[in-house]
Amino acid sequence: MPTLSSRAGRATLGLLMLTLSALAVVVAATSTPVRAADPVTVLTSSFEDGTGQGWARRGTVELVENSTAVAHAGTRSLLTSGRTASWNGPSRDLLTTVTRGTRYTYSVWARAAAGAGSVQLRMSVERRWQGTASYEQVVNSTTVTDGGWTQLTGGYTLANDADFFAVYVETVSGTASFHIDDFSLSYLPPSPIQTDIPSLKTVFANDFPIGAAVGRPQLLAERGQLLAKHFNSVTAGNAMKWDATEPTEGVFNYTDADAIVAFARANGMKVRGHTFVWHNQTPAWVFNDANGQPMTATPANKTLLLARLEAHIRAVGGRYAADVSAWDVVNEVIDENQSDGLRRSTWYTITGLDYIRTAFRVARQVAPNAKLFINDYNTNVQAKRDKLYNLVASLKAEGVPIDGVGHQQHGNISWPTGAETDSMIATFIPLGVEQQITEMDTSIYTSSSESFTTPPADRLASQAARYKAWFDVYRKYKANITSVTLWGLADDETWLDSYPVSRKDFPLLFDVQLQAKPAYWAVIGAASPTATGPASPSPSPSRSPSPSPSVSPSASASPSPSASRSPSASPSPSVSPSPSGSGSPVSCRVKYTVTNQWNSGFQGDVVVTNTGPAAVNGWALRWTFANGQVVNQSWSSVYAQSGANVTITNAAWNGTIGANGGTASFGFLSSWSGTNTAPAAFTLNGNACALG
Ligand code: 9MR
Repeated sequence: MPTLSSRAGRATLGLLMLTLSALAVVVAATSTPVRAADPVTVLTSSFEDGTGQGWARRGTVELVENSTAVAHAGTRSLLTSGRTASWNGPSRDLLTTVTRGTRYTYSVWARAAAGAGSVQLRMSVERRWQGTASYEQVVNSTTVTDGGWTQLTGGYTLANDADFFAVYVETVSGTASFHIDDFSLSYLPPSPIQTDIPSLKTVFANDFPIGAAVGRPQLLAERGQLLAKHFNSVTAGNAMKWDATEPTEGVFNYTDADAIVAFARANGMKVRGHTFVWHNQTPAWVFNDANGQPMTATPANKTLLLARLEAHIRAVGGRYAADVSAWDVVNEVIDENQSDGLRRSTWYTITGLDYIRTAFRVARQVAPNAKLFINDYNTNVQAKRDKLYNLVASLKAEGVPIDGVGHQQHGNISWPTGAETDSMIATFIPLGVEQQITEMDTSIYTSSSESFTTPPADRLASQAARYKAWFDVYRKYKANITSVTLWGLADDETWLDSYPVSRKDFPLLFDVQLQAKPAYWAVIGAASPTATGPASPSPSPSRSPSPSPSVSPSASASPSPSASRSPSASPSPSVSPSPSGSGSPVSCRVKYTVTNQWNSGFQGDVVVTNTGPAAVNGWALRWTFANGQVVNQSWSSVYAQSGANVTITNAAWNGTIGANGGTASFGFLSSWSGTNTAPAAFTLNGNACALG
C-alpha cells in the first residue's frame, strides 16, 4: 500500500497556494445543492435500564452483564468478562433492524475494565446465509484503555442475502475484560442521484473508459444508479481477490464477483479483473507446505506454490474469460528499496520471479481475450517506476505476455503533481505497453494527524485542482491510456476511512450523499474539448499536449476560453478540409436537443442532416445564443464563440456529410443562467437550415 509519508513528504506550500488560486472558478461552479440531511438513528443502547438491551455473549463462557462500575453517560454500561478467546464478546442481533442496501454508521464507546490497562478492540459484523458465516470489520483495531472512553465508529452496508446478521465487539488478541456503552446505529437518508448532470462516460466517450471499484453495496438502489449513469467500466474492489474467491483450497466462492459481473453485463460496462497475485488478501493456506507449516524456500514448496497459483488462475480467470477485458495479473510486486527492485513477498522468497512468469503465462492461456497488466502504486515516483520499467522490459524480452502497466494513482490534495503524473505515463511509452489508471483517489489529508468529519471547502477545492491536473495529463496521453478507474464510487465508502488511520476521508468525485463534488466539475471541465472519436483515421488536434483551457460548466467561466484557441469563427484549416460546399448551395436540417440541464450549465446534442444531392466536405455550423449562453467544451467537433455567435466546425473524422440524408452529430457543454432558449436559426456553410 502507498505510505502516507511518501505522499505527504511531497506536498509544498507553494504548490498548495497555486492549486487554491487555480480552483477559484471550479468552486464557483459547484452549484448543485448538496442536501443537508440529518442522520436517522434506528437503535441505541445506553444500558441505563439495567438490562443488556438485546446484547448477548457470542461464546458460551464469557459473562456479558450490565455494570455500574463505569459509564460513558449516566450510570451504567455493559461489561464483558470471563473471556477465554479473543472473539468472545458482546453481540447484538440486527437482522430485522437494518435494511439491505442502506449504509449505516455504527458507533460505540468502549473502555478496558479496571486494571486491564491498554487493549486493542475492534467492531465487526457476522453475516450468515444458509449455514455459511462471513465476518467483516466495521472498525479496525483501536486502542482503548482503562482510563477513559474511546469511540469506535465506522460504516457498513448489508448487501448480501442473510438469515443471521449481528454486530459484535471483540479484542484483537487476548482475553481482557472491557465495557461498551452508548451504542448507536444510524443512517443518512439516501438522496436521489443527480440525473441532470453530464455522465462521466459520455464526457470521456472519445478518450477512455471511465471506471469505479465497487463491492455489492454499490450495485444497489441509488448507488447502483450512480454507477450505471457515470461509469462504463467496473473493477471488483475486493470480490475477485484470492481471499474472496478461494478462501479454502479448491473451494471457490463467486457470489460477490458474479453479482458485479452481472451488473456490468446488464449495463454494458467493461470489467477489470483485480487481482490474481498479491501479497495481501491471500489466505494463509496458500503459503503453507504439504504439512500445513509455513513454507520455506525449497524446490518442493516452489513447485507446490506455483501449482496452486496455476490452479487458482485457471479457475477464476476461466470463469470470467468472457467478461474481463483487463486483468491485474500481479499487484504491487515492486519494492524500489531493493537493489533488484523486487518486493520480498512470500511469492518472491519461495519462487523468485517464476510466480510472475507463471501468472502471466496461465492468464494468457485461460483468458486469451483479456489484456494482462502489472499493477502498482507510486509509479509517479521515479525510483519506483524505473524499477517497474526494468522489470517489465526484461520480462517482455523473455516473452512473458505483459500487455500493460497499471498505475494505481492513490494520491492526495497536493501530490502527485501533473508533472509527476506526466512523467509517469511518458516513461512507459517506449515500452510499447498499454497504460491504465487503475485505482485513482485523492485523500483530503496530507498528514495522519488531520481529521475532519465534514470536508472543508478549501480541501475540496484543492482536491478538484488535483483531479483536474491528473485528468489533463490523461487526456494528453489518451492514445496510450486505455482506461481510467477511480478506487470507489462515492465518499460514503472508501478504503481511506481506515488507512493510514481511522478517520473519515472524502477522496472521490461524489460526496457521502452521492452528489457531485467540485472535483467532479473539475474533471468534467478537463474533458477533451475537441475529442475526435476512436475511429479517427489521422492524428487530431486533441492529442496536442496543451492542457484544456476549459474549466467548468459555470456561468462564471468567462472570458470564453475558446477565443484563445480559435481566434476566428471560420473553420481551422488544420482540422478540416476546405469546405467544398461553401460556394454551392447546401440544403440542411438541424436537430438541436438539450439532453441535460442543471442550474448553471447544460449539455446540448446536435444532429446535422445534409438534405441536398451533393456531399458536404468540411462544414461549419453557426448559430446565435439569445440568453448569454457560453459554450465551454464540445466533442466530435471544434467550437469557437464570439459574443453570442457560436461556430462549430467538424472534427478531423466527420468532415464529410453524405448526400441525401447523411448526418454528422456532435455534443457540447455550455453555461446558462436564467433562460436557456434554443437557437432560432442555424446556417451550414452559410446556408440556412430547416429545424427539426
Ligand atoms: O479497497 C480495498 C480494501 O477494501 C481492502 O481492505 C484493502 C486491504 O487489502 O485493499 C483495498 O484495495 C487495494 C487494492 O486491492 C490494491 N491497491 C491498494 C488498494 C487500497 O488498499
